[in-house]
Amino acid sequence: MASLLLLNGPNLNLLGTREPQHYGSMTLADVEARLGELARADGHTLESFQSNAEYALIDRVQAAGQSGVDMAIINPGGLTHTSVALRDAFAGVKLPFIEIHISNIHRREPFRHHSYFSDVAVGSIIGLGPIGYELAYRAAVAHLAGRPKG
Ligand code: CA2
Repeated sequence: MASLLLLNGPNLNLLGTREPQHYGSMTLADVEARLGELARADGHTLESFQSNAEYALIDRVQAAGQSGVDMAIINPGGLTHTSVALRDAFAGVKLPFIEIHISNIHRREPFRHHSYFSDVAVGSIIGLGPIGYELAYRAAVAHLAGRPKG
């Protein structure tokens, strides 16, 4: 059984309410429920956490590193393009993670083209819409299955 953590950064609580051209019509509650169902069906645990505050996400990553979470799935939102501190938190507790973006950040404004997370992520899923969360979950489980613990 694996322990997984789904993290969403600033403004992702607005999913499904605005900008459907970029982010689709699923709400964050829909995404969290879907991944929770998948994890339960597979015999894993998955906790979800969203915050608009950078420090709260950093605290959650540190706590996950100390409580034996095996892997995180994160959409850092706008912090993708700004947050050395959140990137450092993953390295600080050695928590492997998959980065997901709903929109294709490479087809958007130039300031969205760089991610502080991609080069330290296990992998990144970008631009496939909210189904990207499900793909990230499946990739996380496959990654953990292929890497013996201990
Ligand atoms: O495409 C993604 O998933 C992003 O991480 C979303 C971030 C954006 O800053 C990144 O460049 C790409 C923004 C999250 C805001 O989400 C909203 C959802 C609905 C309505 C308004 C904002």
